[in-house]
Amino acid sequence: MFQMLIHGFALFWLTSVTTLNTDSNVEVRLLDNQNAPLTAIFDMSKANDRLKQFVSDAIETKMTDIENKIKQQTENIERNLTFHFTEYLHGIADKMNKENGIVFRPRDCGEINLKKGNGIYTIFPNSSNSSGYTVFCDFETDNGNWTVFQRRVNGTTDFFRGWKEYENGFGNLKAEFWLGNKKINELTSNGLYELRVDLTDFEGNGGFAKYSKFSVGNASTQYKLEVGGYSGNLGNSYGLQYNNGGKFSTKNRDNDPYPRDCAKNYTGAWWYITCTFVNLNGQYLQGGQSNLKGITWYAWKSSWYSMKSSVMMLRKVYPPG
Ligand SMILES: *[C@@H]1O[C@H](CO)[C@@H](O)[C@H](O)[C@H]1NC(C)=O
Ligand SMILES: *[C@@H]1O[C@H](CO)[C@@H](O)[C@H](O)[C@H]1NC(C)=O
Ligand SMILES: *[C@@H]1O[C@H](CO)[C@@H](O)[C@H](O)[C@H]1NC(C)=O
Ligand SMILES: *[C@@H]1O[C@H](CO)[C@@H](O)[C@H](O)[C@H]1NC(C)=O
Ligand SMILES: *[C@@H]1O[C@H](CO)[C@@H](O)[C@H](O)[C@H]1NC(C)=O
Ligand SMILES: *[C@@H]1O[C@H](CO)[C@@H](O)[C@H](O)[C@H]1NC(C)=O
Ligand SMILES: *[C@@H]1O[C@H](CO)[C@@H](O)[C@H](O)[C@H]1NC(C)=O
Ligand SMILES: [Ca+2]
Repeated sequence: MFQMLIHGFALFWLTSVTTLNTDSNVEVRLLDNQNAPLTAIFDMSKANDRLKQFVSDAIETKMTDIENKIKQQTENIERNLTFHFTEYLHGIADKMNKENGIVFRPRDCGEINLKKGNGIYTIFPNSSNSSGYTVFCDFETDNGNWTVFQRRVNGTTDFFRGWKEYENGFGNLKAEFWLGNKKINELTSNGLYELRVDLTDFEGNGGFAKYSKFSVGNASTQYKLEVGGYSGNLGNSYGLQYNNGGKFSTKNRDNDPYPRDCAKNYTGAWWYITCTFVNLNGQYLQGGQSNLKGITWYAWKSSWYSMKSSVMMLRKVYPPG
């Protein structure tokens, strides 16, 4: 409606004021025959000043619009250039290191020297294995240095899988994945590690939980979870603390004390006991449900709510001194 008024005024201005020799560039841009009848409703004698005001407002609106678009595009280009430039630098650094026989072996994302933004990097968590593997590093969230080991974003990857797949990992590091219990064990064997979980729902809310102590045991412990030292806003009681000491279970490997298979009841794979309040490897069900099979965190949204996204990541804790 506002737009129509401006056009209406503009036309009136053109028909009545052009003879006064005003800026003709502006007139041409604002000409709009379709709104001609609007011109009839205004007091002709005072029209001049009011029209100028409206036209200048219209120009200002348009300029702000253009400014915003330019700003947005500049930001896009800047981001793109930064990304490609750092990618390029990283490539050169890698090449120089190789040529000079320098092999730097970061054991996790925190130890990576050239941090070129969130993305995929090679790490070497096991000093007695010369081959490393790629992980996704988050250098932005909560001061960065996070090695991501789980991500759900849109349900494109099936998470209702068996023991071997959870042991070795599956999915796509850039999208949805489980890094693998073997690797998580290796990583958390290199010192003290903390855990961070970030969740979002379908209503635009987000929350996080941090545990100052986090480790996953080796295969002979059935990848037993040790977790403690909660902080955050997802909620602790009826949160992950319940799973402390739990062994990992999948649909084809029942390590939980519950008479049935928790992994089957919850259509997931987790450190179930009898069974769980948190089920981040559950099915991607999207929002409120009538069962426990989704991606849930009871303390935040009850077990009937399946999250929009979930990220789990770990970071080395350097004790003071
Ligand atoms: C970023 O740059 C690459 C190549 O330099 C180009 O192919 C791509 O379209 C650019 N993306 C954006 C969003 O500008
Ligand atoms: C991240 O790692 C760097 C070393 O690469 C270290 O200096 C920094 O303190 C670490 N930050 C956090 C929050 O762990
Ligand atoms: C060494 O690490 C690589 C990458 O994770 C793995 O494929 C390989 O099986 C490991 N070797 C041994 C002997 O464990
Ligand atoms: C490191 O790799 C060796 C084989 O290369 C394996 O025997 C050992 O268990 C691994 N250590 C950890 C902590 O996984
Ligand atoms: C799911 O998310 C990933 C990562 O953002 C994206 O690459 C993929 O195209 C998405 N798939 C669908 C069906 O939205
Ligand atoms: C697995 O971990 C347990 C407990 O930390 C340890 O006693 C055992 O030696 C480990 N086994 C292997 C094969 O590394
Ligand atoms: C698990 O599933 C069985 C069979 O469908 C059902 O009887 C039982 O109540 C379920 N348990 C839980 C905790 O959901
Ligand atoms: Ca059981």
